[in-house]
Amino acid sequence: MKRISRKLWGLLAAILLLGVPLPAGAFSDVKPGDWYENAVTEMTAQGYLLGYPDGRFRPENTVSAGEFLAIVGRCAGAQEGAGQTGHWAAGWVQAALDRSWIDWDECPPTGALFDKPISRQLAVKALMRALLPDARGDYNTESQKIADFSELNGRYYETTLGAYAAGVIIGDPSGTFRPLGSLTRAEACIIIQRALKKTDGVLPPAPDIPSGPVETIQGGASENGWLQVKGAQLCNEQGKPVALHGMSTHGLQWYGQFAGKQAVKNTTAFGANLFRVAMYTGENGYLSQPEAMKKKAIESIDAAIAQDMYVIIDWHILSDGNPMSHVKEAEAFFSEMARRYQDRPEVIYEICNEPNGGAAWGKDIKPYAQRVVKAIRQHSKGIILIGSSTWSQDIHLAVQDPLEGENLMYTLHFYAGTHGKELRDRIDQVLAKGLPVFISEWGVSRADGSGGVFLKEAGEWLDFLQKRGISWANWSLCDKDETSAALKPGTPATRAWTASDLSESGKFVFGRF
Ligand code: IDC
Repeated sequence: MKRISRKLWGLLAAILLLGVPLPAGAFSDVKPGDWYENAVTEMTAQGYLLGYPDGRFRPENTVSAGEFLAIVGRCAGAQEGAGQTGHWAAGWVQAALDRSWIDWDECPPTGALFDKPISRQLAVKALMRALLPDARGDYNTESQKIADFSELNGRYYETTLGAYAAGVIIGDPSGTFRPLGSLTRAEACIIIQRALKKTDGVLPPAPDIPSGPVETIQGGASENGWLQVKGAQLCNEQGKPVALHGMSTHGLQWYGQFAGKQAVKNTTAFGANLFRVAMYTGENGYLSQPEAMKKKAIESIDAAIAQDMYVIIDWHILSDGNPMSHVKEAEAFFSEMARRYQDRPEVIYEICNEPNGGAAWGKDIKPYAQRVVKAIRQHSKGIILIGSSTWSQDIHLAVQDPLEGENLMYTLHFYAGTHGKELRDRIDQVLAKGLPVFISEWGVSRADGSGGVFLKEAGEWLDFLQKRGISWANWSLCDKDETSAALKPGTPATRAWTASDLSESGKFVFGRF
C-alpha cells in the first residue's frame, strides 16, 4: 500500500515538475544515446517522470529550489507544510524546513529563493536527508573523487560525501561537482532516480514533526510517580508527557559538599525536579575509593528523594573512556543500587556518562549496556539512561542498533559554546525513528567546561528541547572558577542561596527550571 501511494506521489510530483504524461520514449528532445536517455526512459516507465505537452522534456532547463524541493518532498512521502506565502511551492519548502532537509537561510520560507536555481550542494543535501538520511561517506575516500572539493562549503560535507559513497552522484568526466552551480532537469532526474533506487522501496519514515510544543507536566515524584517511556517520550505514571529539569553535581570526590542535603534543598527551591549525582569512576573516584564514593552517592540520592526530586545515579566514566573496562564493577554497583532503591520511583540509572576514546557502539557500549541493564532489571523497572560514543553524542549510531527492553533512554550531551544545530538535527533524526532522548548533561560553556558563557546559544537549545518535551540536567552545581559552574566562587553549600550567589550560568539555568 505504502509503495503504491509513494508511486502515486512520485507521479504527481513528476506532473508538477516535469509536465503532463507522455508515453515513454516519446520526448522529441531525448535522443537514443543521450547520456540521460536511460534514466529518463526508466523513470518514465516507472511513472515518476513525465514531459511537457509539446512532447519535449527540456533536459537542459535549470531546476528551481521550489521545483526540486516539491519533487523530493513527494518522493519521500511527506505532506506539504503550512506555507507562509501564496507561492505554489511554499508548502513544500516549509515541509523541507520542518524536517531539517534544508535550513532557513538556504531557502527562507518568505519565498525570495523559491524560483531561483537550487545549488547542486543544496539539492544533494535535501535529497539525501529526505531519502537516504543515514548514508555517510568516508572523508578521505570520497573527497578524493571530487576535483573541486575545496569549493564545497563544510556544511554540505556529510550529505555530499554520503551521496558519492552511495553512488547517487558519480561526478562528471572532469571529476568536478560544481557545488554552487545549478542543476539541469536531466541531472535532477538522474540523481533523484538513483536515490530512489538506493532506498530499495523502503523510504525513511517521515519525521514526526511536533505540530506544536509537546505539553509536559513538571512537578516532583509524589505527583508523577513511576516514570515510563512511551514512544520516544518520557511520561509519568499516568502516561502524561513529563519533563525533568535540574542540575548535575560536579565530581563527588571534589565538590561533594554541593551534593548534600542543603545544596539539594536549595536547588529544589529554585524549581528543579531533577538532581544528577555525578560519581566519577576514574579521576580518584569510585574505582579508587568505592566505599567512600558509594556512601557519598547514597547520601546525595537520599537527600534528593527527601526533596521529592527525581535523581540520576551517574556512573561518570570520562578518562576511563571504554565502559567495558570496568563492566564488572558497574554490574555490581548498579545491582546493589537497583536493589536498594527498587521501591523508589525517583531513581534513574545512568550507566555510562560519556564513552570516548576507542569505545564503539556495537563492539563495546551496547554489550556493556546489555549487561548492566540486565543487572538493574533484576530489581528495578526504573528509567535507564544509556550513553554513546564521542562523549555521548552518537545517538545516530545507537538508533541503528538499539537495545531491547523497556524504559530505556539514550543520552545526548551538549555544550552550548561547542555544539549547535548539527546535534539538534541529530536529535530530530533519532526522535523521528522513535529513539527516546534524555539530555543528562549540558553546559552553557564550551565542552571543556570553560569559555563563554554562551547564553544565546543555550537559549536556542533549551527552546528546542522544551518544544520536544526533552528532559535535561545542567553541568554543574559547584562553585569552581569555571564558567559552567552555577555558583560564584566561594559560595557556601551550608546555607540557602539567593540570586546573588549564582554565576551567570547559574542565573540563566536556574531561571529555566
Ligand atoms: C569537567 C569539569 C572540570 C574537570 C573536568 C575533568 O567541568 O572542572 O576538571 O571535567 O574531570 C563532560 C564531562 C564532565 C566535564 C564537562 C566539562 O562529563 O565531567 O567536566 N564535560 O568539560 N563532557 C563534556 C563536557
